[in-house]
This record gives sequence, structure tokens and C-alpha cells, in this order.
Amino acid sequence: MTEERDKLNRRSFVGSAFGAAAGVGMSTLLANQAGAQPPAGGQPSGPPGEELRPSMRRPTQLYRVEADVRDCEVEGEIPSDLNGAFYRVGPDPQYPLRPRNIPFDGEGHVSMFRIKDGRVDYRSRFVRNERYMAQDKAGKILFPMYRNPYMDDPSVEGLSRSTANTHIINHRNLLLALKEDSPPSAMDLLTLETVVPVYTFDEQLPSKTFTAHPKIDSETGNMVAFGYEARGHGSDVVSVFEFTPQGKLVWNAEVTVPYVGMLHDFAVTQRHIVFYVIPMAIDEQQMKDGGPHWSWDPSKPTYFGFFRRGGDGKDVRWIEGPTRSATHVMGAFNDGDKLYVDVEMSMSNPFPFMPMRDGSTWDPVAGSSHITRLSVDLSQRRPSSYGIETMYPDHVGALPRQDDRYNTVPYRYGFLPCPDPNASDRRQAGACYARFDNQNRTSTLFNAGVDTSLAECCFAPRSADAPEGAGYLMGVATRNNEGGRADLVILDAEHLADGPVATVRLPIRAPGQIHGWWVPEGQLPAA
Ligand code: V55
Ligand code: FE
Repeated sequence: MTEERDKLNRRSFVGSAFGAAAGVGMSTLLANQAGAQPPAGGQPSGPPGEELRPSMRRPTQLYRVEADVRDCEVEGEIPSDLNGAFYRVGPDPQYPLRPRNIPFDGEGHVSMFRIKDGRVDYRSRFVRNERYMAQDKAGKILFPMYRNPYMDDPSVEGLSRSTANTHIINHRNLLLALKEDSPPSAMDLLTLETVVPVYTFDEQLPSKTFTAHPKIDSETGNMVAFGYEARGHGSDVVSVFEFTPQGKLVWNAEVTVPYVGMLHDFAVTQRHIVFYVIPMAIDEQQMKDGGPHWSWDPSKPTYFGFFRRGGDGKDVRWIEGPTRSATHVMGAFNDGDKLYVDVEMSMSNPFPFMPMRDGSTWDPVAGSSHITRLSVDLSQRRPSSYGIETMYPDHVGALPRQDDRYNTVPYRYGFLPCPDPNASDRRQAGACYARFDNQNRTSTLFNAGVDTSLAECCFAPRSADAPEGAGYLMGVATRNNEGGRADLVILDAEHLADGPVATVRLPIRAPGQIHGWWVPEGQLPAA
């Protein structure tokens, strides 16, 4: 594609997508990286801030800055009951992405805001796993295409392909950096040194892969997780498992999917496991032609699959449904005979950079996401359909979160980065965090303004036994009018409209983020 067309497409994307706000939804995901980099000298400039808005452009510059900032500047006051560490991770390409590659590739760069007794230290480090080390040694990219092993340099055979760029959680005394095509990479919780490049839970991991979205059981603290393409590239086996907080495998079951699609997230309730198969389907031909792992196949239906926790998976039931996309789960629970799963849902491919299998142009309206409640009536012996209800039609966005203490049980509050739903002109809508009250179907809002992009947010309870939603909501704000400098904003989650109780001011940009995770003081090792 010529540069001129590239530019044209990008402009029409910005023009239409902001109307539908699809681009804004994805912008929260990709804010701060790739296209979100400050313009190089001499680059044509569009409307103020446009260069810093996320786009479908390939990165023209790398970032890669690993940083330490001791005792950060803070505006306002760090609450005395907020002690722990906020971790985040995202792709930060070690070498420029190859032409057809997509922004979900790029090596995982982890950053940490260590918060204690009113003081904040910031640190960021690449995940030095097998991929990073091999490329560092070679001085070039050896894994040139997103989840496409056919394109790998022959020298990397047998090495883990993990970028470790998607999510970050603590388990035992380790920080696990996750990519859904591989086992985790384990880091030191305080130094961010990579200590186990390929972490297989002391060889207990019953899958070749590990999801980026494990859930913590609300009663036991166990980690419930899964791997898809579990037996290797293209496998239709999904392995589900449960580890105690001490790292002992206590449950494993397997199911096979109706077709191999991107199983990015899943739902866990006290009684059930749910997988939602979407038409982001594996594309062998595209991979053999040098492209990424997935394309959007609009001819495929969805399947809502569920089975009993603790069983052997043989009871799995796949309910066929209309073509839709859902990537992230906000919360899920059983209520009597009902099984509820709240997701971000769009009518079609939510990712502008993922190819459409039928050759059609990506549709920003159909690609925009709303918080949607999926439900199944378990009193029917063979449910033949699942319910789809848009919960918050005014709010457009991806990356919903909840108070993670409620991962598997009925919950009331959810959080979402979204453009201001009240703005009359969506192109001028400020970047917001919304808090939803699912009981009353009401919402409150923090508006960070039009010159800021907000990454995914994360909730930290005031204390281990604080009521649901009582605590702090935090997330990284990228100041697009200050060269992309980053702040961590910390809000009282029950009073979002009051604005930040504290803003941690970094003097630099922060690496891009997909997901973030709060670890309370009690789960961190002593310094
Ligand atoms: C997502 C992100 C990924 C990926 C698959 O929705 C799905 C997010 C950053 O990588 O590989
Ligand atoms: Fe995710």
C-alpha cells in the first residue's frame, strides 16, 4: 500500500470511527504505543494530537525505554490505605514490526508503580524470555509475524514464541507475564527480573498454552485458567485447570471446540466454566501466505459453551448463536437456574488490523463494543439459544473490569474506559472511566479530557474485606499534548466524578498497555 493510501485510510478511519467511537474503544487498548508515538520531525501533521491518537499505522519509531523513577512526583495525596503494586504490560516492539504484522505482536514490556506509605517508585523492564533473548543476541527480529510459526527464523526452533505482552498476574511469589499462545514467563515481583522464562508450574501445566485471563475463585483464592490450541498449533483441544495459591494443580478437564477461534477470555462461576467461540478463526492459508494467525470469518456462527466445574468436561454443551464478537468478560455468575456472562460485544470484527476473510473493509460501527449480558436458562434440558442483552447502550468501549474479588460470584459494579457518552460530538469526546451499577443500571463517570488517552483501569479494594467497589480505580493517562507523557491517575472508585485523589506524574512516556493488575501489600515479598 502506498503511503498516500495509508494516510487516506487512516483519515477516513479517524473520521468515521470516532463517530461510532469504535476507534476510541480500541484506542484505549492501543493508546500509548505504535501509532500513538509522537511524530518524527518532518512527518505531516493533522489536527492537534492526531499523531498521538492510535491508528492502524505501523510504528515508525521504537520506544524500548526501560526506566527507574524513585519517589515519583505526586499531585494530591496517595491514600494511606493504598499499599501494594500496580503492574501493567503491553507490546513494545524490540525491532520494527514487519509490514503485514499487527500491533498485538511486539515484545512484552512490564511496568510497575510500587506504592507504599504515600510514596511511589516506578520501574519498567522488558520480559527477558526466550524470544527476547534470542532476538537481542541476533540483533534482529526472528519471529516476524503474529502467531505464525511458518515465518520464524530457523534458528529459533524449539524456543517459546511468547511475547508475554498481554496480561500480568501474581501467583505464589511470582509475577507471571502472559501470552495466550505459550506458557507464562515468570518475573521477580519487586525487581522485574525475568527469573523463569518458560514457567510450567513445576511441570504440572497440562497445556502447551496458558490464557492471558485467569480468574481467581472468590471463595478459595484458587486460580482457574485454561489453554486453547492446547496440544499445539491449530489444536481444537481446550484444557481447563485450577491451581491453589500455593501452586498445586487440583483440577483439569478437556473439551474440544466446534472450530478453532481466538479464545481470548473465559468465564468462571462457582458452578460453571464458559467458553465463547467467535469467528476470529484460525487461518492456515493466510499464515502460509505470511500473514497473522486469525482472520474474521463472517460466515461462522458463535458458540456459547458451558460445562460443570470440577467435572471431566464431557457434559459440555455448545449453543449456536448469531455471528458476534466478544473479547473480554466483565463478570459472570450463577443465579438460581440462570447462568450470566457479561462481556464487551460487537456485531463484527472489533480489531481494524485483523483481516476480513471475505475481503470486505473493516466496519468501525459494527466493530464497536457495548457491555452485553449473555444468559442461559439451565432449567431447560437442552437450551437451544442464549440470551443477548445490551446493558449500557450509551457506553462504547472495550476492556471492562470488575472488583476482582467477585470473579466467580454475583457482582454489582463494573468499570470501563470509554469516550464521554454525553458528548454531542464524539470526535470531541473526552476519555472517561465509567463505573456501572448493574443493580440499578446506572453509571458514574471520570472525564480526563480530550487531550488524554486512558489505558485499561484496575480496581484496588480499600482493604481485603472492604465492601464491593469500595476502594480505588487507577489507570495510566497518556497526555497527548505533552508528547505522550504518562500519569497514573488514582480515583476514589465510589466518587469518580470528583477527579483523581492522586496523580503520579512520570517525566516520561510509559510503554503501551493491554492489561494491568493490582497486587496488595500482603501479597508482595518483603524488600
Ligand atoms: C488481545 C490481545 C492480544 C492477543 C489476543 O484482546 C487478544 C486482546 C496483545 O495480544 O494476542
Ligand atoms: Fe485481554
